[in-house]
Amino acid sequence: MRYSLLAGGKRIRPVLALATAEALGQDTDEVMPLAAALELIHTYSLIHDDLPAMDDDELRRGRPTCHVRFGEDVAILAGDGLFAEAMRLVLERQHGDPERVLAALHEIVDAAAVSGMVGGQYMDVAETAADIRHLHELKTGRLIGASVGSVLMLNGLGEPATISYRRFAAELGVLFQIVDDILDVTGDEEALGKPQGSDERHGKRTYVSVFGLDRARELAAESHRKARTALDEAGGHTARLEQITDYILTRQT
Ligand code: GRG
Repeated sequence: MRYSLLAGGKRIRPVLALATAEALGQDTDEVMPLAAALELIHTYSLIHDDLPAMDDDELRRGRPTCHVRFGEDVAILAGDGLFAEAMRLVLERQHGDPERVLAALHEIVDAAAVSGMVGGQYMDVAETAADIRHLHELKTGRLIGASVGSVLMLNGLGEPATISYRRFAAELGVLFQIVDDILDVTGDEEALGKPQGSDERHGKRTYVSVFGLDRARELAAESHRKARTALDEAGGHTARLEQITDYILTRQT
């Protein structure tokens, strides 16, 4: 668990949670358990995704994958353990009105469950998805969305006040995935810390394989524009969220 979690990674999900707290005028330290839980869940999904029965990848975050280093049995348990520890972290450490803490945790669990990441991963492995955008909305978009949404819930903020934040979060998930697909084709393996061209080797439908590289770049620019517009409409101290949005478009890793 420590090997994979502390190997590095961009920490986009927890940073998004902290930046959302900042946008709402909340002290970022107050949301640290929630933010860390998001990273634990993300790391579990990477460990399981790399397993031979799934993507069978040998390099992640610049290191041999968890199962290559410790064996498949331990890697499966490390993923399971990280998910359970994420729940524990929020339930034991997250301060706040209990109803709001549970609502925040519900947001995260919903994003990780069949209604989100696991459902999207199933569509991917079973090749049941008719629509690539929907698959990725579930597989990666929902957890990125929950990185913003869970902090809104912790602050007791429902619709309609948060509608622009929610639109922003959903669009950011799409942007993240389009750029990820582009980087899989154009990125540098050493900088990425994972094998380049992995999607193509696995015959995955990606934004690049479906639309071509040029159109995928246009779609990324469109998605970035929509995310920034939603953020402008959301109001609050959004400077850091704006920076993260720009980073997600221009990142090289
Ligand atoms: C195994 C239930 C289960 C789900 C796996 C998210 C996922 C679902 C698999 C990851 C496969 C993958 C590489 C998807 C592309 C988008 C993605 C999540 C990339 C990795 O996330 P980053 O770039 O990674 O945030 P770091 O290492 O920076 O944290």
